[in-house]
Amino acid sequence: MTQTESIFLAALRKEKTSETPIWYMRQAGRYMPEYHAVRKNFKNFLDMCKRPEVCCELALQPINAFKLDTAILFSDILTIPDAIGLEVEFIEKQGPVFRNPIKSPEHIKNLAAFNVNDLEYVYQAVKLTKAALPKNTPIIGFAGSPWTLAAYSIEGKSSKDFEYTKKFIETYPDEVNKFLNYLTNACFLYLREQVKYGADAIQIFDSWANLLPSDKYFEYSYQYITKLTSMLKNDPTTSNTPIIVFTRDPRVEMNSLVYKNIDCLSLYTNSDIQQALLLKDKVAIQGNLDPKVLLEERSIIKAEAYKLLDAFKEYPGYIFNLGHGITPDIDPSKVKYLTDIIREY
Ligand code: 1CP
Repeated sequence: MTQTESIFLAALRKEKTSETPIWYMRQAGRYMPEYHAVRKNFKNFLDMCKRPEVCCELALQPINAFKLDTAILFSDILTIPDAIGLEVEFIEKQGPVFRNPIKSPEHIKNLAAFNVNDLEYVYQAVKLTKAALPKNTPIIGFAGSPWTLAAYSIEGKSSKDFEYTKKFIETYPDEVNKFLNYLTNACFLYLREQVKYGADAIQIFDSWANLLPSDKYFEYSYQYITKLTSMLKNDPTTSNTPIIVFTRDPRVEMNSLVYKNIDCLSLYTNSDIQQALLLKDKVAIQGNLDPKVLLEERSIIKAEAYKLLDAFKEYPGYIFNLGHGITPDIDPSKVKYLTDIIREY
């Protein structure tokens, strides 16, 4: 079989597929006992990400467990901030902590040029994973959106409301735009390298889109995702690589999220399905089952999943996925159940 027979890639081309392709955001990770068995050998999560053979093993765990229709590179969106000297560490129960966050406009001015080779460990992980996967199972490469990376880099950690970041962008709009341009260029080079090493599709995670009201969203996030996707579509290495964009809880209408140059929109849990159906033939759709449904009993999981499959029955290019990542409290047997009943549909 060749890669082109992947139903996931066919759906990204907005083709009708014989079966609905399935994968899950955060399909590898803390809900799996196999993951913990590997994770316990590393104190800092990023040290684990810097080991390509370990990333390969982790990316394959959900493929082996559930026979999903695509793998996703095992890594994190915070590799770029780490590579530009912001010194990212993952602290137990706290999440990411930056030792050297962006604290001033001078810091932005003095950033060294992004060196794409500093993230060689990620490209090696793509290469190894791709070689280990079944031939018709593609691999998704990914990056955070420039805005989401900037928010973490300025806040210096995760936060509920990113108040410090919001103040910073009000105080230094020009410098922040400069930083967003810098990150856009870094994301482009980084994603292009992932494609060179075998990534079959790209997903951009705008996980903190919801921090911005609509006017600010267009200025600080949308603008740069659009820039990034046109850079990718205009480069000979990446021009044919499908692009998926995930926007978490957007404050703008779904229609305006159909960024120029994207192939697939990944819907958040609260997205309006009727609006999504209007995007037929414009973009493929991925999502949007609420991961919380996986905490319910099987009859509810089935009813909720089938509601989505019924709605998108005639939609060319529908990919089953969650509206956000699988959380650590989810029982893997429920993930198996969900996958099985989608296949039975
Ligand atoms: O301690 C641990 O074991 C670390 C847990 C973990 C894992 C398994 C983190 C820390 N990252 C990851 C892997 C990861 N992250 C993947 C590959 C796994 C897969 O999808 O199969 C991907 C695609 C990501 C992307 C990512 N990292 C996002 C975007 C997706 C989303 O959920 O919105 C974000 C926001 C991050 C940041 C991040 N990484 C990890 C944590 C704890 C956080 C912070 C989350 C927050 O701000 O609340």
